Amino acid sequence: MDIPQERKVVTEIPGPKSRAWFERRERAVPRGVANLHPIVTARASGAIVEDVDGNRLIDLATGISVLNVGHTHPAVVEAARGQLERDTHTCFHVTANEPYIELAERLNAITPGDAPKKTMFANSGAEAVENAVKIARRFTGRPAVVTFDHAFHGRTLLAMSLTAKVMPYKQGMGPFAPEIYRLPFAYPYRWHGDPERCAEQALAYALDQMHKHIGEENIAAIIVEPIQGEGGFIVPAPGFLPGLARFASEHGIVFIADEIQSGFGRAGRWFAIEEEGVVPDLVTSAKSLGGGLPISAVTGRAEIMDAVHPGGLGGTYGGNPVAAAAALAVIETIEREGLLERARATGERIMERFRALAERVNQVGDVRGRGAMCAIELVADPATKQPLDPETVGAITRGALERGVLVISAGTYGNVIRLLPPLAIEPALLDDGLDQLEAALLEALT
Ligand code: PLZ
Repeated sequence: MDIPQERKVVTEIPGPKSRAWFERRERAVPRGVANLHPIVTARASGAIVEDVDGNRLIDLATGISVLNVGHTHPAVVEAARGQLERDTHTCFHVTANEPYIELAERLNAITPGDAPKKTMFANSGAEAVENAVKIARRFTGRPAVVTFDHAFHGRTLLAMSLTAKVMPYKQGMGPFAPEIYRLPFAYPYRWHGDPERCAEQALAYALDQMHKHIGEENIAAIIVEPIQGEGGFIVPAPGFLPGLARFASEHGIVFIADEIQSGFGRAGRWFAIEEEGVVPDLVTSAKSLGGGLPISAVTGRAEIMDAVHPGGLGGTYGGNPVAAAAALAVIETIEREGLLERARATGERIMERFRALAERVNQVGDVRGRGAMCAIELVADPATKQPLDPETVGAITRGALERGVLVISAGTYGNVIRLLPPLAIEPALLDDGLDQLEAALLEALT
């Protein structure tokens, strides 16, 4: 699909066709399945989403970081189409398929660490998280799982239980899975102690809690997002993750890096955790792995992955050959187009603009990110850091949408604007998108 890479607003947004579809949607689809924007997509290509009214929107959200290589990338479409015509499904448990095995080999090679590794596939991020915990429990024979404040790991029972935020993710949906323990995350902007010593203090507290309240020998896994996504693009204070990983390795605890949002080039490396030189025991991938097709993975040290007996892992669709073929094309595209470097360049352009904005607008309390995973945290007043109210944040994302730009918020307090553009978005298109976002922000705040 080839759509001109330009913003084009031809109706008010949402336009009449999107509005008509949304009337049907209200009747046919439950409200629990929320929509961030009242827009219906007709087609998409590169960094542009075209809606059913013919508006061309600059996509700075990429379906929550699923289109790191851009929408309908020709290499991904061709790989999926070729596989679609050859074989769509036999179930890996019945007869294996080539893309599954080849993709496992590729993931074993690109994930951090040189030890022998193995990979299994599932369909969604939540399922990858569930499997990682199952594997860690079987390997260690221990029950407890440590998770963090502001964490998001999915919506299935175990993944939801690991997720931090009650509303909207957990409200009224308990009882939750047992043996889950939550600790503070090294969140520099909102650290209650000495901000200069955030990593050190958060780590000391975490290790003490694990020792006193859980007991090291009861902990199967520590699961952590190397850069928290839904929680607000929180980059942990440097040193926190290496300290946790060291503690895990000293006590036979499986260290799981949930790279579902931060991985696959988003943060300027294959996996965000590489930045701190940490080699996790298990890594979960999803989202941009499939370049738009649903597939997720757990990759990890072979002896841990092989701890589960035959038949203990899997599922009907896991590693579907069409999605696996698309994922192989995603990996080749990231390599061929040098997208890790492009992500860094894209991110620098965004951060420069965000920093300039923070100079001018005092409600921009924090500017943070890495690679093309960038955000601003908005506050009512920088002195108190009281989060900006969600209505005003909504007015900003809505204002951007009305100007033809797709932007989404994040954060425990809903006060973070996050950008997740295609890694190689054209600089002029990105600048146009940032101009519109800035105009919407200034309008909503004044
Ligand atoms: N782990 C780190 O970011 C999904 C959720 C959107 P699934 N994030 C987007 C929503 O409102 O549900 C995510 C993540 C991290 C796990 C998941 C879960 O991935 O593919 O949505 O199950």
